[in-house]
Amino acid sequence: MKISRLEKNKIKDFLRKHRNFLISAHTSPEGDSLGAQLAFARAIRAIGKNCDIVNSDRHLREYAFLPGVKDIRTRPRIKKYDAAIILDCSDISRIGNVVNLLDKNIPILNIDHHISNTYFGDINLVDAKVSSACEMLFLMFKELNIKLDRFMAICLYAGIVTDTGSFRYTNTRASTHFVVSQLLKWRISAPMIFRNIYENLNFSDLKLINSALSNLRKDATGRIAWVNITRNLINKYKPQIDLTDNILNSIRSLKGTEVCILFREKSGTEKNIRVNLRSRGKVDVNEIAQHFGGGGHATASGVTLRNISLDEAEKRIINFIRKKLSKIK
Ligand SMILES: [Mn+2]
Repeated sequence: MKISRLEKNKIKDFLRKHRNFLISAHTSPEGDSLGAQLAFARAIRAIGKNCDIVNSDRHLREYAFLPGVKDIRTRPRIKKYDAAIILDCSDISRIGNVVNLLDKNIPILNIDHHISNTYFGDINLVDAKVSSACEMLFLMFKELNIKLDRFMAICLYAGIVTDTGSFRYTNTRASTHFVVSQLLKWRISAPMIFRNIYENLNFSDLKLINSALSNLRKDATGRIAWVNITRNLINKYKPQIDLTDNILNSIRSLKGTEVCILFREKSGTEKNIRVNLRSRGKVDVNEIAQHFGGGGHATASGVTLRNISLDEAEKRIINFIRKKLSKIK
C-alpha cells in the first residue's frame, strides 16, 4: 500500500483539526472491523483527543478478549461529533443505524480494503490489495509516525488473522507477513488470539456445526459445495458466536472445491436468507454477491436475499455460479 504525500497530509490535517471523533465500522462486527476501530481509537486518545467507537451491533463472544472492546458503544456519548472515521466498509450504509449520527457536513475518513468501495469519504484510503483494514492501519500509522503499543498490536493482529482466515486465503501476501512480524515483536501471544477466536466454542456450537455439515451437498462437478442452516437449527442450538468461518473452513477442506457457500435462514418474520460465499480464487465471489445486491471481496463475500425460501435461494445462487464456473477451467 502506497500513501501519497497528499493523502498523508490530508489525514494529518483531519486528525489535527478535530477534537471529538466518531469511529464506526460495518454491522455484525468481526475481528478486522473491531481490531481496526480499537487500534485507531487508542491512537487518537494518545494524541489527547476524544473519540468514541459506536457500532450498530454488539460484538460476539469470541472477540470479548480484545483490549478495550468493552468501551465500544451502541449509542453516542455526546450530541455531536466533529469528524467520523469509517473502517472496513465498502459503503457508508454498511454502518447500519450509526449513519443517523452523521451530520450532513461531517468530514469522513474512509479506510477500507473492499474492492467495491464507493469512495464515500472526504478522504478515501482504499486498497483492495491489502489483506485487511488492520493491515492498512499498521502501514498508515507507520507513515504518519503514530506509535504502536502492545494493546494496538493485539487488535491489529486479531484483525489480520480473521480476514486472512489465519493466513490461508489468497489475500495473504509477503507484506501481510511483514506486518505480522512487526506486530509479534510486541510479545503478543498468537495462540491466545487464535484460541479466543477459533477455539472458543460451546458444546452446542459444535453440535450445530456438526448438524449443518451433515447436510453438506455438492454439484455434479464437485466444484461447488454448500450447506444450509435452518431457523429450526438456530433455535435448537442458539449459537452465541458467529459460526460462518468455522463452517465454511470445514467445507473448504474438501478436495476440488472452488466455491463454498453457507445459506442461513435469518430470524425474524420475513423470509430472508443470508448467503456467505468463499472462493479459492478462480471465481470472483464479490461479483456474484453484487449481482444479487451484496458485496465483499473477490474470495469472500456475502448477500442477504429477501423474501425467498431456502430452496429457491440455493437454486438461484448455485445455478448462477455453475454458469460462471462452466467458463473457467
Ligand atoms: Mn476487513
